[in-house]
Amino acid sequence: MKSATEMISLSQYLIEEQLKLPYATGDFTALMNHLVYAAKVVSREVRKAGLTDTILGATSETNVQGETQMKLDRYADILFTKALSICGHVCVLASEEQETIIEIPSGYKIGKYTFAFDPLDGSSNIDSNVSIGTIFSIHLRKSPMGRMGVESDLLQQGNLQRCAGYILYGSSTMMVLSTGNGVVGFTLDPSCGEFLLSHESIKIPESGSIYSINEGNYDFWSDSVKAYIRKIKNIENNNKPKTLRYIGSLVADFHRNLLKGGIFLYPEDTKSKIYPLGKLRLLYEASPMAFLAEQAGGMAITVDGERILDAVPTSLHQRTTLITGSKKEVEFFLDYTKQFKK
Ligand code: P6P
Repeated sequence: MKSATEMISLSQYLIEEQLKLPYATGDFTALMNHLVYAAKVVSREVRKAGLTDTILGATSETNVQGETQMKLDRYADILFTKALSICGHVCVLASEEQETIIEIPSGYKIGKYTFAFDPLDGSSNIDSNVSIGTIFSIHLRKSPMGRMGVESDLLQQGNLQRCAGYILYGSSTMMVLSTGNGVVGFTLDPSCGEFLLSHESIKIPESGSIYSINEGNYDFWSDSVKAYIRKIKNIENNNKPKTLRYIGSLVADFHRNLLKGGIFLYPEDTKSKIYPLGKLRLLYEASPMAFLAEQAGGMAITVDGERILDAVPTSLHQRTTLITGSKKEVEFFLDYTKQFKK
């Protein structure tokens, strides 16, 4: 592990990456510096959440998903929305917490990127001090420059993302991102307020013993998912039994499996009809995570085997199933479940 003096900061990293691209204008670097600022402020508030009653607990409001808005949810949403909408390099935003697109306030420059985000994913865990995260996805606009961005600028396939990443507010605050050339991780050093390059090239192990799924939903799963879970748990025909690790916070579950290997599954709910298409949102949860998974050498598909990054979004908050993780684990899921599909 390098010492803090040897690690480069995220800001330095972005400038060095920009200098490698002759056509780079610096717009992306400037956008990312606004994102980094918001991440540091949200990290500070998350870290002290238990100490001030102003930031913990639920508001009286529910978000577009019908979920109770936590105070920290709302705070993070306001902060990321403000930082990215006034940076001058974004034309339109979408937030998990807001029903419609977020336009750039009048008087501010309208840029060439779109920004979709989940400001504080896993927020139901906030009050129990469990790791939570921010997930973001950046595309180039499709509509002409010089005017406000529109919803169709956001509804683009995941394989067109210019950048995807997350901020994990865990035992330390990390930013993990990819611009299409592998996955890098930065750890916030609170003593100097900088994200320092701590993971130069993250590669997910080809296979892994961890599986992550909410076993409480067993009765809601399809026969093929039930059969797969029984298979990987069946000690008789498994020389390497799996280990269940599930936090219920996508960023935390995904990050652990990214580093250690394994598979994360959120299949559809075939019985209660609460999540008939799966629970996770395509635009700002599954798609950015899928981009990272593939950039790290892993896979990300729907329960039917469709590549997440090929999905063409039709609405801002549409949901999807998500099976993602080590290549060999996802391939085995695909092969094994085929026989049970009608
Ligand atoms: P369940 C958090 O609410 C979230 O959107 C993801 O972070 C997480 O993976 C999932 O829902 C957990 O859902 O139904 O297992 O509580």
